[in-house]
Amino acid sequence: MRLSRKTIDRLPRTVKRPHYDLGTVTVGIVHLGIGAFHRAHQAVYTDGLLSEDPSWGICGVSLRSPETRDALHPQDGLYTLAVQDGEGSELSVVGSVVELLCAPDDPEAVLRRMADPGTRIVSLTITEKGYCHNPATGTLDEGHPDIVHDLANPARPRSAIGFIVEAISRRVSAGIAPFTLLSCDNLPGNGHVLKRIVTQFAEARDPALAAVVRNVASPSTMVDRIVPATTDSDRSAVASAMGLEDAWPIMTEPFRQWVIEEDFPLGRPAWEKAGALFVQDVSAFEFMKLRLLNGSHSTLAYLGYLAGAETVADAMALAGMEALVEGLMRHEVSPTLPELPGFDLPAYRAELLQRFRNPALRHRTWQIAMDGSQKLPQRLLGSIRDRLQAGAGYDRLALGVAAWMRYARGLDEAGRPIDVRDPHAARIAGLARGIDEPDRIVDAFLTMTDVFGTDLPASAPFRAALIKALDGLLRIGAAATLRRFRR
Ligand code: CS2
Repeated sequence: MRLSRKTIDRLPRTVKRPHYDLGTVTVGIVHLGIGAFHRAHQAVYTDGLLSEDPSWGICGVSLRSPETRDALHPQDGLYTLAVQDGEGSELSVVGSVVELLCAPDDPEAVLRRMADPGTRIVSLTITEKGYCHNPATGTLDEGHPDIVHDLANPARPRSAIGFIVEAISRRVSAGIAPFTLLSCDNLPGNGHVLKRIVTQFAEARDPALAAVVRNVASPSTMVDRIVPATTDSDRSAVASAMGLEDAWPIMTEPFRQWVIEEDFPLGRPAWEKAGALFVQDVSAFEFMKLRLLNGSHSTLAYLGYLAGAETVADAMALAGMEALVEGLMRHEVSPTLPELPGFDLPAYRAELLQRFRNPALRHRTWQIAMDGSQKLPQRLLGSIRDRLQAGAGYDRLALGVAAWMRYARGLDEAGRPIDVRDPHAARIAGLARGIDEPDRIVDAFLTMTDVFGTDLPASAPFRAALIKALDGLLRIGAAATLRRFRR
């Protein structure tokens, strides 16, 4: 038997469930990119507030595959959240996702929902690559195939950008104020980046529309919760604990954080009551999280994968890894961060190490290794730029970048192929094909100005640091390189 509104009362009493009348919830938020992260994060914050105001239900939209809709539709959008740490697992059912749409199947239904006056917020977790932008400059990639398509077919878009601009255009024609945009992706200044990109897209469509889009509210946010992809063994464990099948439960950690800029002209749920922090400027929080957490994550992922670690917790257990990550955060990244008065940075770093060690989360290094070309700029390269400017060292950060190059070449240390997932995978594979010398590999990668900008490839010390790190990785391997950091 499957989890649904009809069966929810059969759940064991230990499983928490919505305290509001599910039948009264209406859509106030359209969320583009209804993946695991959204369902462990924003949907959970919102779930806690629906008893107070049921008009903030979520319509979850998949922009690519029908999988989430097909899993959750028969469950009336209900799904299980399993919060796991070393001590055990706490289960709850989340009810805030009340509608599911798959954009490629019916783009018109998505546009109708976005243009509906009840929709006051359009939030996004479309991952870095969903922005169809140049990661080094944060501007729209007008040559991106989805953007080319959406400019030619504005009423049947494919990209989040195309959907947003078309929906705003329809609202304007109908005399309805635009919704607030709420980017929840791991990009610095995510709200500004999104606004810049949708404005550029609108300019290419129609200057009058661009004038409206330019004034849409698009607050930036910092989001944080570690959410590994769900596996079949997670599904069976949840089913046996619940006594009901759930086609797509979400596994996550106890920690969660959401910092949001206050700019919601059409209103918003009282997310602060669920623990979100509202601020005037989120950038210091974003830098801290992207550079410390995500910068460490990517470093752990590439080095860990190369050294044979399947999960982040396994990677943390490799000799020297924890010392490397701790040193990277403390000595190389922390000095680059803007002041956050009253914030206990050493405690934040210690908590990150503990989160990475969480033995209950099977967070695969391969999952985090995905889309490196889109992630490196804000995770590692920004810190390196700041260190270069300060004339300070960045060997550990350079090792993270070199490990990406080593990984992205597509062969592991035993010579087996790596399944490299990246929007530029084909280009990357072509870059270093048949080259074995570290200096030539580095030079080939440094031609990617969309990743490195034009400044870093021109820096002789940066090039030298990468060559040195990559040379070590190629000669002695990742595990032996890590052991050198052992204290
Ligand atoms: C991870 C993030 O997959 C990745 O690249 O670094 O998804 C990370 O788990 C989240 O940002 C944590 O908030």
